Formats: sequence, C-alpha cells, structure tokens
Amino acid sequence: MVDISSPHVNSPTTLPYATSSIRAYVETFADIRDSFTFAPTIFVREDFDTLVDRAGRPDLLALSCYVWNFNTSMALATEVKRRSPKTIVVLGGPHPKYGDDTVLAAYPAVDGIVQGEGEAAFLDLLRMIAADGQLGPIDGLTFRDPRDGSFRVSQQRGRPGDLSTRPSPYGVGLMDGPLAELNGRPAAALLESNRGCPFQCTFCDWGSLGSKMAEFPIERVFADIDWISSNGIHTVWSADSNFGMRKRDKEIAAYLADAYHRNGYPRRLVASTSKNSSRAVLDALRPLAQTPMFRGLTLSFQTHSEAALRDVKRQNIKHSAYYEMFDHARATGTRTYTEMILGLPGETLASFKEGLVVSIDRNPHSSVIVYRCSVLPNAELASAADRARFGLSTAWLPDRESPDLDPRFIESHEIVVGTNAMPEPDWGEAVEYAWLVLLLHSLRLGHPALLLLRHVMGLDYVAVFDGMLRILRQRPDRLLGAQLQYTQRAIAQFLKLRDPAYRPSPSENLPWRADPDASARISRVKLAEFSDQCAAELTMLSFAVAKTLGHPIDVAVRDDLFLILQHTTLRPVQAFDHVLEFKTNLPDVLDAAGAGRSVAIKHGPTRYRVTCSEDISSDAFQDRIKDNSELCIGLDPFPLHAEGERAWAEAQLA
Ligand code: B12
Ligand code: SF4
Repeated sequence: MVDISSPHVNSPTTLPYATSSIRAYVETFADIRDSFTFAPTIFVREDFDTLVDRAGRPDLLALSCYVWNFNTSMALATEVKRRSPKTIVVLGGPHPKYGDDTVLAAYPAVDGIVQGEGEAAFLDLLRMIAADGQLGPIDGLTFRDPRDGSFRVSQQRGRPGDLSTRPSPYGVGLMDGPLAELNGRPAAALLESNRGCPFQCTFCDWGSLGSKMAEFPIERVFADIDWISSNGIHTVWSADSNFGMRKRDKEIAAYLADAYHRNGYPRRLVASTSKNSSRAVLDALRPLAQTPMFRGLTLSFQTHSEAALRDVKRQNIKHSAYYEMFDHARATGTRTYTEMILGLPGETLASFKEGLVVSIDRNPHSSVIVYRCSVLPNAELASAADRARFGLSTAWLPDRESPDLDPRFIESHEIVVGTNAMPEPDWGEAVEYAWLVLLLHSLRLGHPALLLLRHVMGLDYVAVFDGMLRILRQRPDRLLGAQLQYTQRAIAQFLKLRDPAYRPSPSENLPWRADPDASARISRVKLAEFSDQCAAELTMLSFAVAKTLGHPIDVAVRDDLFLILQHTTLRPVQAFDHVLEFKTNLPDVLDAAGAGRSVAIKHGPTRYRVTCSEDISSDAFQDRIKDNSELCIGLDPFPLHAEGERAWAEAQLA
C-alpha cells in the first residue's frame, strides 16, 4: 500500500493511518491473512527511483490519494505498471474523482477507484481478486472492465454506523514499523474518534463522504492517545470534523491533556473544532487550552456573507454562535484563530472585506487566517453545474514545498480566482487586502496602530485598510509599498496559471505570494530587518489615513505611536531593558483598548519600561513566524510597563 505524507518541508512526517486502518480491518479475516501478504507501506516522500524500487512488482498496488500526493501517486502507479503490467492498480482516498472516467481516461495505469470509506470495500475487493484474479463489480468501485477495457461504475457504498469492529492500527502494532522507519525524525499521527460530518458544505470533501456520524469506542480512542503520547509523537492531526461538539469530547480532551502532562507528548494538536461553536465547546476544550500543545481554538467562520453561506450550503452554521464565541474568548482571555476562505461563491469583495475584520474587531487579540477556496474533485463545488452557476474561474497552484522528486510530479491545487460575485480583479484586490490585515494584525506588525485607529479613534476598519492600501499602491519605493508590489506581481502571475500541467521553474517562487498568508509571512520577515524604518512608515501611514478619514493629527500621540512601534515590535534583537519617555499615556490607552476598556489620552511626560529578556536571532525569529502560522497564534510584542505613578505625578507638578 502507498500512503504518501503531505510534502511540507520541516513538518513532521505523517504515519500512514488510512491504509493501516484498512489493513488492520481486513487482516482480522483469516481468508485474507491466508491469501495476501502486505509489503511495508510506502509513506515517506523519497526520490522517485527509490519509491519505484520500493514498490517493486506487486500483484496489487493500492494507493491512498489526497490533494497532497496525487501527482506523485499517479507517477508511481504509471511506472510500476510499466515495469509490471499485470499489477492491479487501485486508488482510494478523497482525491481521485470517482463515478466517471476522468481518472481512468487520464491514467491508463489505474484499474479501479474505491469511493468513500475503504475498510469494507477493500475487503470485498481483496476477496474478489483472490477468487477471480481481477476486478469486477463491487459496491463503491469505479473500474476498468478487464474484459473489454470499458469503464464501469458500481452502486455507491454508504458510511456504516458501527465502527466497533474496526481494530486500531496503533493497537494491532501496524504503526510500529513506520515509526521505526522514521528513525527518530519527528512524526505526526492521526487521531480519529469519529467519522462523518453533519454539515454538507459544497467546497469540502468531508461533507461529500456522508453526513452520518459514527463513533469509535472511547476505550480505543484512549488507547490510541496512549500509543501516540508514549511513543513521543510530535504532532497529532485530529480527523474529527467537529471536535468539541460531541458530549464525550470533553473526556477526550481531558485524556489528551493528561497524556501530555504525563509524557510531554504530543507537542501539538491540530483539530478542526466544532462549527456551531459555543461556550460548551470552549469549556470542553479548556484542559487542552491550558497545555502548550493546543494554542488556540479554531473558529471556522469562513465567511460573513449570507449569500455565500447559502451558495455553499452552510446556512445551518450560525454566525450568532461565532459572535458569542469571539466575545466569550475575549472575556476569558482564550486564544482563538478565525479561519476565512477567499473565493467562495456568493462572496463579494465588499463582504469579504467586512468579514475579515469582524473577528478582530470583536476580539483584538484573536488571530485570523485566510485560506483560498480549493476546488476538490469530489466536492459539489467541482461539478460542472456549480462551476457554471457560480461562474468559477480557477488557476492551478503548484505546491512549492514539494521536495525535488522530479519537477513533473510536483503537486498542484486548483484554486478559485474569480466568481460571478467576485470577478478576478476583485479577487486580486481581496488578496492585497487580506495580506495587509494578516501582516498588521495576525503577525502583529501594526497591532498598536490598529488599536489606535479603530478602538481609540473609532475609525472604520475597512476604511482604514482600504485607505492604507491606496497609499501603499502609490509608494512602491517604500518598504511597505515594495512588499505590496511583490504580492501584486504574484497575483498577476498566479492568474496566468490556467494549465494544470504547467510547472514554473524553481526560481519562479512568486505565485506563492498570491496566498495572503504566505505573502504576509514573507513580508513580516523582510520588514523585521528594517524595523525602525518600518515603524516610521507605519506611523506616517496610520496618521495619513486617519487624516483622510477626518481625524485631526495629534503630534504627541503620533510621536508616541512611533516609539511604541519602534520598541515593541517583535524582531531579531539582543536582550534589552530600556526606559522610554513618552509625551502621553498612549501605552496605557492602547492596553486598555485591547482589553475592551477605555482610558482617555492624557498629555504630559510619562515613563515606560520596555524589556526583552532573551536574545532573538534571525533564525529564531523566522521560526517564530513559522510557528505563528502553524499554531495560529499572534506574535507577542515586547511588554511595556509603566514606570510608576512618580513620573506622571512629577509631570503634573511641573
Ligand atoms: C490529517 C489531514 C491533513 C494533514 C495531512 C496529513 C498527512 N497524511 O500528511 C494536514 C493538516 C497537513 C492537511 C493539510 C491539508 N488538507 Co487535509 N485533512 C486531513 C484530515 C483531517 C484527515 C485525513 C485522514 O487521515 N482521515 C482518516 C482516514 C481514515 O479517513 P479518510 O482519509 O477519509 O480515509 C478513508 C477513505 O478515504 C478510504 N481510503 C483512504 N485511502 C485509501 C486507500 C485505498 C487503497 C482504499 C481502498 C481506500 C482508501 O478509506 C479510509 C478509511 O475508511 C482530512 C479530513 C478527514 N477527516 O478525513 C483532511 C482532508 C484530507 N484535507 C483536505 C485538504 C483540502 C487539505 C488542505 C489542502 C487544506 C488547505 N486548504 O491547506 C491541506 C493540503 C496540504 C498540502 N498541500 O500538503 C481535504 C482533502 C481533499 C482531497 N481531495 O485530498 C480533506 C478531506 C478535508 C476537507 N476539508 O475536505 N490535512
Ligand atoms: S467544511 Fe467543515 S462543516 Fe463543512 S462539510 Fe467540511 S468538515 Fe463539515
């Protein structure tokens, strides 16, 4: 079996969970154990020749296909079939389009595609091969008829309700070999406590697998956590669609937290938390939030637009629940990060802009992250009907992080770059806007400036970001303007990537910057090198925008904002301890604004101490930026402490 891990460099390698689950199940049957021998699963991304050699000439090659490994899997299947024409090649997983001949026509090496859940289907498939030596009609199989080569589709297979007969691949020892193969390199593991999703969002593959929820026995889940924790697994991906929603999730969260306290692992948990998030979810996950492994609660807001919610069939996910969560998180100091998707049908440029600032407006300490809308082959959004109805235009983004296997096998993602509601030029503007919001807010480059403009001066966020962009577009000669220009070039270049087979040369890194998140991260690192100049530009930019929005300039406040930006922005720096003279009490004003309180600006000299207790090297800074994106937390600034009442009192006397 082949189950190639996601290609992100520097990320831990994921142990082959889906294929091992299937194998654990089919091997509970004596006839299967007697008839088949499983070779070690191929899951580590190696150079292509090594992969081909490891695959050898099997009777059956079964590949688990996801967006992150499809091209490589197809290249491998093609080469194995060339060397061994008798090998039966079967695909499973969410990525291969089933139910029509798209994949079979494009890849002559492929004989069959299993739709949906694999355990029962693979059992039937193995029994059929044992009996007939070839593929035939079993439920859930799209296949090439071995008799005449025609393509055939069997009837669909539903998700079964009872998962109690499924042995855990961890429990039966199937993960021990793969873990040993990593030889001490960091590993990631799946934790699956249930299957299915009650929602059916049209852009998602999860929903297309079925809405019926089924649970694994809780004892199995606990045992899997024990295996993961005691084997020092770095990262856990939760495979649950709505972690925190089910009653017993509270127990699972507590068990995970306890495992962390016992063994120090896992170090990181990435979970998709409940869509209809509520205080109950927050409370259920609190034990986890108190460990470093879980740095924030995901709020999968995705869009603020009612039209988009309707068009992607997400109306049953209520905005009111999110508002309550934003407020509750702010009141309890819980870290959250809000996910948004750019390019959903029905979303306009205006609604995207409004949506992006909703969460940061309600909770200035939350982070926000923007995904681009992918078109996944088996999701409803990929259907010809949806493409036409919503006027989707798409481009193919090559996965820059694929290691150099062979440039032809770089993975690529089909991404929406325009819809009826958001034509391509608007999409481009939305990327620029998101870049700026992420850079200034989520990556904390301009957090004090935003607090001042929005929460002290009371200016409208959308108008502020729009105003800033207008100015930056005219100043490519400045630091910030130049970064925007890189993003603009990336957008233009990305919009040309219409051909799924096109592979830019390794030096052409630019299209990645059309991802607002990636672009903001690159800009943030670059701007840190020139932090003083950047602080000056940001101060001028903030006050220029305030002026255009009718707010008079207070020179003392402007000077203090510069001092704050200059001294508190996280950057590569040596430990320091400074006392700074301010012209107003602006640090206190902004502190209060961040906490939802209001403190009036008072003029008069005030001293504040700013400290950084560690040396932060350039590399350490880059790591923090990376952690920031992976853990979805903000970058904490250096703290400013008031020196005490004395300075203020002296000023009053004077
Ligand atoms: C873990 C995970 C990740 C991990 C990667 C883990 C890895 N292996 O390297 C991370 C966090 C990195 C990740 C990233 C992304 N992911 Co993700 N991820 C998942 C998640 C949560 C779990 C996958 C899993 O193992 N599930 C458990 C197994 C048992 O279930 P399963 O995959 O459905 O497998 C069953 C069947 O499909 C079938 N089957 C599977 N393989 C095989 C093989 C054979 C031979 C057979 C017969 C059957 C079969 O049987 C299995 C058991 O019943 C799924 C959602 C989900 N719950 O499935 C999304 C999911 C796979 N991800 C998805 C997406 C879109 C992404 C991103 C693009 C998100 C983004 N916008 O950035 C990125 C891509 C990153 C990249 N470029 O590399 C989509 C996949 C779409 C697709 N067509 O591949 C999913 C389905 C979620 C969704 N929203 O629709 N992801
Ligand atoms: S986006 Fe989330 S809620 Fe919607 S179908 Fe996918 S997993 Fe379920």
